[in-house]
Amino acid sequence: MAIHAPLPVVHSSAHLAHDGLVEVLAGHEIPCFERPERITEIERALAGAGIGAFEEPTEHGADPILAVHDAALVSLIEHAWTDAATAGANPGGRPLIPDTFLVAPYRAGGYGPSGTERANRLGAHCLDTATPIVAGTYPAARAAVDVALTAADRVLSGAPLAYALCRPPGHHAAREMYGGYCFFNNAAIVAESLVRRGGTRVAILDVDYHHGNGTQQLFWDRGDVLYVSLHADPARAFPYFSGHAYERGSGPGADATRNFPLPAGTAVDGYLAALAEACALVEAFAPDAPLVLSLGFDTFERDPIGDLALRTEDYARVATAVSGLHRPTIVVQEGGYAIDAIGANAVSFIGALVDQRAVGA
Ligand code: SP5
Ligand code: ZN
Repeated sequence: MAIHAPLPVVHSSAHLAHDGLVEVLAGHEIPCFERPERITEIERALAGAGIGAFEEPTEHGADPILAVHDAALVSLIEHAWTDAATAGANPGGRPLIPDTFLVAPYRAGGYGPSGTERANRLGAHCLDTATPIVAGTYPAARAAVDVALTAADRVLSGAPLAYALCRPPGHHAAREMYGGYCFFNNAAIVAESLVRRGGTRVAILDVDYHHGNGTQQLFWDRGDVLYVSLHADPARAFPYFSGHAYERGSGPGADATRNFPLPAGTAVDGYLAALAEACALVEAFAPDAPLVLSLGFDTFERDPIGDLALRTEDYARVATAVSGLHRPTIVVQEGGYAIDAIGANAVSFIGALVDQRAVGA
């Protein structure tokens, strides 16, 4: 039996401080679906299965983030909490959720966020009411980026596969917008860093339940980064306003965005059929850099905010299909909210990826 280097699994405890949160959904203030146990459960399950050599991220600084996000967004997320505390804008130290949104029809009047104090400016950059900011949010979001970039470093220095246990997730974050539980777009930051390190054709495959509106927007008019996503049809699912099959990019990016909206109840056979088409597009694009995989487990049959029907054992088949691309792969964790199953789902997926590669457990 060949001896392989173990799978790098990059993780950080910084995410734990992005906690104690509420989201506002359908008029209810409810505990956040996006919580620390998501990652601690994955860590526990991988360790229990003997999968992965866990390592801490290295500090990559703000530059790779600023290569993707507007400085106004980064500084807003960095300073909103302390500004609000200073201004007494969040009595009781409650999580910051905007109350007023600078939606397009408002902005159409020529109005903008400048001059407004930070806590009141959140609504100029925030997508939804489910992405609160607390004291630990910025360090957690920074660490998630470092986790992703460190995994990318491992693959660029020869590992066939690395798993980035990012939290908070990233694919809903756009150049100057956060939301959908996401602050900085970990996968997009990795893709851009691959371009800046010489990649001329970088592919991102997104298998989270939701459309990665942020990733799509960031690379919409670029031909050097392919974005292919499988997700619940936006006609019924968050983020509602993007992810239709007719959205295919523009200008030099024409056809470098491709979307596969899926009906409710899609189970493994339907899922794998769409994935085969998605993988064929990646193949045809002929990437010259590692594949970036945005991995969500909210496609699970019992996910509390999803309605697809993948079972734990199906994730091994999804992973095997991705392995069929025979590409070095940076796996970036996105969503997945069935806490009691997320560990088993990760073991199923990552275990199968490991089995298919020249990489040890
Ligand atoms: C990274 C990621 O997976 N973000 C997802 C953000 C979803 N936000 C909540 C969407 C509203 C869900 N409606 C659920 C109905 C539950 N019965
Ligand atoms: Zn999701």
